[in-house]
Amino acid sequence: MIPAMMAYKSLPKVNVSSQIVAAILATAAGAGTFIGIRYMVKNLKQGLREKNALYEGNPAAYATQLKMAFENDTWFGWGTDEEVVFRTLEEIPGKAMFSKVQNAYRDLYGNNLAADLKDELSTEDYIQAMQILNSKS
Ligand SMILES: [Ca+2]
Repeated sequence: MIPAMMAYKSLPKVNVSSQIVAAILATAAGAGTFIGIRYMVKNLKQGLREKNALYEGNPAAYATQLKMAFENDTWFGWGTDEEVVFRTLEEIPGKAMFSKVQNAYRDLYGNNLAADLKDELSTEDYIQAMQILNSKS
């Protein structure tokens, strides 16, 4: 009788813990769906931007490439791809083109490119970016 009662008493506990497990699994599935949707939206956005960026030498293409590098979101947070920022700045042929890129960036995103560079880069990286730009003729 005693072992049977113990089994009976332990039964509700098992049910409660399996409900908790079910709730945790449901939460994890919800988070998985959210991450999955975010990933798809990100890929869609990037696909569209990469299509625009195919026109090389176009100020809008440089502006788009920089914006994509600024929005280099990872699973762990909101990052910036400094390597792509530097590479893009180096690819811009001269100061005149950089002015056009700034105009295109403002038209596309409504922001000042120089201000966004300062926001997105660390102090050292920003100094390096300015050195790349100042070396252009
Ligand atoms: Ca960023």
